[in-house]
Amino acid sequence: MKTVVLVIGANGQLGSVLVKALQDKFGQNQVIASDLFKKDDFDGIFEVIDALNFDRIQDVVQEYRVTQIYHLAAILSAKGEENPLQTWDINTKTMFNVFEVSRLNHIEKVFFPSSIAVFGAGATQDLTPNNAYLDPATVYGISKASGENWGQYYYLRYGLDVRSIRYPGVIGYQSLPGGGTTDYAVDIFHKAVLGEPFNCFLNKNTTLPMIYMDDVIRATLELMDAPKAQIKTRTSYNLAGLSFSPLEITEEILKIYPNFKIKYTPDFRQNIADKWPKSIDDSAARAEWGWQPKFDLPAMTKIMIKALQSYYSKLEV
Ligand code: AKB
Repeated sequence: MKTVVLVIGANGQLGSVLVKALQDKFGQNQVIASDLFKKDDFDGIFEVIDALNFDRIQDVVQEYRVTQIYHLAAILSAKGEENPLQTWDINTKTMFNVFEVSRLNHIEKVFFPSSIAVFGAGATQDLTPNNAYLDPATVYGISKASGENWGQYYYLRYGLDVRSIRYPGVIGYQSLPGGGTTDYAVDIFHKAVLGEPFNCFLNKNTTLPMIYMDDVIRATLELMDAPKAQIKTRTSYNLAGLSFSPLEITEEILKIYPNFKIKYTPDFRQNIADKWPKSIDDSAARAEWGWQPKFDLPAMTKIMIKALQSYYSKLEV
């Protein structure tokens, strides 16, 4: 059967890059990007979908004979705290719509992203294991922890092939994150390249798990490509890229921009970050489908700065 992929949440930080990677892999006519609106510069097939609308998802799935769904739409950790009940409604209703449409339409594979936000005070913070106790303290984390279990339920009960990764903070130059606790690690590069000072909302020693965009896209595609028999973890896989604090990333940036200035004004996001892991044990992903990260902090810093220099210099012309 021809693979036809539907990406829900295609305008987001990860979605916009993942859609291009999927187009490269399967061909532009086999990838349906969707979100609440179409961006002017989007190239490819796009359908406006509000994932709260079950019928709309199902119509698109049937019209294009979709075989795989990547459900990336969600309200993230920091933004989600502004209106907890609405966040719960949106994150869980969209997830159930995707799982149910997938079950009823015999979708071959579903990707449901989880997050390091599923961990809370009950998990050890260094090399947090895949099967750590989950007591998330944000509504986003609660919705992801429950979503992981629902994904496993759909697999065990209906045989729906749901696959999932617990994403760390994602860092890339192509797109901006929105509403997360790890967003500072992208913003800091933009400020450095623009020659502006950066006001960090986390304190300088807050170490968090992060991952460079190329690694996270590759991980997602590798997980979705892995033979079904190898996927033994049906809740979600821990995934490690790199771990660093604001101080450590600043030290890397200072090697390229010695005059870069940062100050620290921790806000409510500090409380969120304080309960998250500092580093992740991803041995299950490594053993079961061969995961290996490629980018460390110095390599990522150099690439981010070079790419953003090029982006901003073109804007000036
Ligand atoms: C967030 O900060 O909320 C996200 C995440 C770690 O899932 N980037």
